[in-house]
Amino acid sequence: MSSLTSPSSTVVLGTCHHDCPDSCGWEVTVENGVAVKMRGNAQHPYSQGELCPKVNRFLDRVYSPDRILYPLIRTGAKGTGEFRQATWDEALRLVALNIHEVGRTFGGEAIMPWGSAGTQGLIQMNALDRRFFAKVGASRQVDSLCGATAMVGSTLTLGSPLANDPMDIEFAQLILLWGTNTRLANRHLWPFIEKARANGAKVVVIDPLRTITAEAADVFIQPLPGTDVALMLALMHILIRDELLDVDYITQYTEGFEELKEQVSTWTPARAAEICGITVEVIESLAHDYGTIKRAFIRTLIGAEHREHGVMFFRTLTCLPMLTGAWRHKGGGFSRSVGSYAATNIDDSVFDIPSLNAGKECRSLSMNHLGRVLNDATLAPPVKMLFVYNGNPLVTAPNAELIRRGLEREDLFTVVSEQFMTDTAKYADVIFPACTQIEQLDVVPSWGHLYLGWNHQAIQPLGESVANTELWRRLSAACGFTEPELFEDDESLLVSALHDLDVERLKADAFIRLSLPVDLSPYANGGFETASGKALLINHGLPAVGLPALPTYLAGSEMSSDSSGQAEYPLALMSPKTHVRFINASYSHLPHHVNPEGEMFCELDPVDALDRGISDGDRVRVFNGRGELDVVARVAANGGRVRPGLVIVPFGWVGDRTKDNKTVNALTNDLLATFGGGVSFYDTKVQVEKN
Ligand SMILES: Nc1nc2c(c(=O)[nH]1)N[C@H]1C(S)=C(S)[C@@H](COP(=O)(O)OP(=O)(O)OC[C@H]3O[C@@H](n4cnc5c(=O)[nH]c(N)nc54)[C@H](O)[C@@H]3O)O[C@H]1N2
Ligand SMILES: Nc1nc2c(c(=O)[nH]1)N[C@H]1C(S)=C(S)[C@@H](COP(=O)(O)OP(=O)(O)OC[C@H]3O[C@@H](n4cnc5c(=O)[nH]c(N)nc54)[C@H](O)[C@@H]3O)O[C@H]1N2
Ligand code: SF4
Ligand SMILES: [Mo]
Repeated sequence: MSSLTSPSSTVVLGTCHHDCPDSCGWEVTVENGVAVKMRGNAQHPYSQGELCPKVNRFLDRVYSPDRILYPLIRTGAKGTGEFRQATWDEALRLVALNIHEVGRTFGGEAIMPWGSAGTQGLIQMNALDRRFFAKVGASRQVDSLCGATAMVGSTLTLGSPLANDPMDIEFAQLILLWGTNTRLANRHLWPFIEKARANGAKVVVIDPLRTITAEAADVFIQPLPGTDVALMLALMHILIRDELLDVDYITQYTEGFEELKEQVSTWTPARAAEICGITVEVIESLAHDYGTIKRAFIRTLIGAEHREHGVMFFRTLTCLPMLTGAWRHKGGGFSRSVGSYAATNIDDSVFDIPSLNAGKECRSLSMNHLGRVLNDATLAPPVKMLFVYNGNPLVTAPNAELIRRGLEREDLFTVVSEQFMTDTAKYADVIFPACTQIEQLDVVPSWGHLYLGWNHQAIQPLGESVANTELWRRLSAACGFTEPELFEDDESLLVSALHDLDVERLKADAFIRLSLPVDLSPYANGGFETASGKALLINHGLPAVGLPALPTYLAGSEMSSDSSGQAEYPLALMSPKTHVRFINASYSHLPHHVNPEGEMFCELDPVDALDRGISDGDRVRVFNGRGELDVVARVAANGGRVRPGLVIVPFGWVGDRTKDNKTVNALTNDLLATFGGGVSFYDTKVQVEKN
């Protein structure tokens, strides 16, 4: 289904690479080597022919006059964005020279890779980079900006990251969208929810912010941020008190019910109502629905993980279906990322070749602590060289002004592979031009459904841009490395990782369902991947890692009322995704996306605004000890969008489009989550003043 040179019109099938659960199928019409039209692939069983307001204009992105199409070498001061065009040869030689010099003087571990999920394709996200950095002996990048805490938290109860197929939401009678903004962030799931609704399902949204999903719910519950575990404990209290339990399920398939019962005995609805800032009636009613409607489906993604104790949200949430036995009923259970199911047909360990570095385990550096790492005078060896690809940490990682100070270091050599001159790329010494998804080959595993997508290359890379795999091959050659594994071609890499799958069919249709039973019904008959085979309502392994064995409500240290600085910075700040035309930091520099979305803003409740003499449209200063922003205030006339005490500055803007070149991560907390590898973006306190 691919033709690169045909003079007539051809249609090439592909799959969206963005870090988005939907992994939509698309088709690109190519005429004389130029992509002239792009639309959704109507055959795709999940996305069903629709793309989204981000990717509907993907060809504008591909052919944008702002694309970086040639290697660039810095000429001005770091951060000014002044570069000159260079040949590949010159840029590669400069980078290779630095790799050798840094390696010789400080050791390979002075080199740090920082790759995120700009593309989540199998080989363009993470394949030859692993081999290249192993050969170089670089530090290993660990932790994650997204998903790790949610995965670990649910695994603490389930014994595995696996749970329901999201598409089974269609069979539910009660749907709890808990800490997920489905209509914005996972829009292709919404039609399945509407199908359930047409069959009588009730949709409950639980979110501190009245999102576009909350607007469409039957019931909207608005707890104070970070308090959900209290609500979950009270729900369990009521389920036990009112005997709304599947005793047979609990007895056969769970461990620790008696201890959990004791733990939740003091979690009266009144106690939770006080902490969550909601009424006892709301809690009672939710518990009764949850305890009596058998096909109850809990859906979450990652919104609630960006906290110090985010792991406890997922750990506790997964206990709920244990008490009611919801797993037994089609359309009942729990669902978040299904990314781990990809292991059914993909073995990505083929990308690791430990012998490239003589089996040596290099030190680990947290990607969430980029600012701390770059500014750490005690780190031995210090980081002297940074490679950024598939990411834009100056906008997307927490405590960004600390990162900026690190990137400004004259003794740091920074290499960035990018499609555009991002905030981070402006600090590079060398930029390599990266191509877009329609210019490269890949397979896209999805975390929102069970279909693998093939992405045929539709057009030749523009200018001198290359796929990430090609960049690593060229760098290996420039460094004088000779191991054949460093030069494996794309198709071979893909095929080596895929197994038990009809690859020809995958190529022809551009999607294939993972080889899993049509009806997953996980845990309908127990079968948890724990030592006893039972779900862990109590997890005796947790105290060893500093967490309580039982589900427990914990407030983050920056949020708790006894934290220092409480009076100075009294407002909680969340920075969720809010715009239909942005995905992370990837579109807000493009006119067709940013112009209709308008300016970066801070949303306040009318009570907090009045206290500060702030009216809708005023310019305000949002600040804390980490940084400050100059933004426009939004105050909804009747309130209800955010809770008093909570303000929102959306994530998704880039520096070019803000007043002082700063985005919300100038303010966010970079404390690592207690467990799981995430970071505390949303456990952030600020003050807001009229400018
Ligand atoms: N305050 C706050 N911060 C957040 C979040 C939040 O909710 N609030 N969310 C977090 C989450 S969930 C995530 S996933 C992260 C996302 O953080 P990032 O992954 O850093 O952000 P993206 O904008 O998705 O992608 C970054 C870059 O990848 C580039 N790119 C795309 N494809 C390719 C390619 O094929 N090759 C190369 N070399 N580059 C490519 C794009 O041009 C883009 O500039 O942000 C996190 N940060
Ligand atoms: N349009 C658009 N779509 C996207 C993205 C984007 O940037 N733009 N990003 C993509 C990426 S990388 C990801 S990971 C997914 C994320 O998908 P989601 O997890 O669904 O989205 P988020 O906005 O991160 O968080 C969801 C909700 O969690 C809420 N939340 C935060 N803290 C709490 C809490 O303590 N309790 C409760 N109950 N809720 C809380 C936030 O208010 C937010 O509305 O979306 C993907 N899709
Ligand atoms: S960004 Fe998400 S919704 Fe949009 S086309 Fe890509 S996968 Fe689909
Ligand atoms: Mo994400």
